[in-house]
Amino acid sequence: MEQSLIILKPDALQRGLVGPILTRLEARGLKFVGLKLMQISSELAHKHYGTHEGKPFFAGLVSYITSGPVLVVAVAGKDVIEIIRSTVGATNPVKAAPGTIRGDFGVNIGRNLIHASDSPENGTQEVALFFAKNELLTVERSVDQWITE
Ligand code: D4T
Repeated sequence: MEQSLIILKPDALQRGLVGPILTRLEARGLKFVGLKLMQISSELAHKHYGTHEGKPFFAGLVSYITSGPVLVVAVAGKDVIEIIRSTVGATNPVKAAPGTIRGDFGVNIGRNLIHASDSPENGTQEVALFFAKNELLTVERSVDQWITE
């Protein structure tokens, strides 16, 4: 069982794309176990994007992710990291395949709409960074038998 953190970034909210983006993830069969609107503080942005500190795009990245409300989503399930990354598409929307979220809704790497954890280890860490334990649901879905063998 893996966990993944998804962030619908400020451009997704400003452009009214929360519904279309969540619909794609939900329709794929993913189970949302946590979901909340928030504004990311500079401190949290530095923690979340710590590995990029010192890179030329870091200041712009922090200013973008803290510039307005975001929707954070925790997802749990088998292989969710790979499933979500393939649904989201390449980091740079210019290179993202049509049919992916970034390939269909974006044109610029600095406004790439959505974050998704890139490894099971980072997924667990990022979910814990954004959600308290009591904000995460552990419910079973009756529909799961029709989504996973
Ligand atoms: P996130 O973390 O937002 O899901 O993106 P990715 O996992 O797909 O890509 P990443 O960690 O390599 O980059 C994080 C974030 O930085 C922005 N970025 C990246 C940028 O503005 N310019 C760049 O040259 C790179 C490499 C986009 C995503």
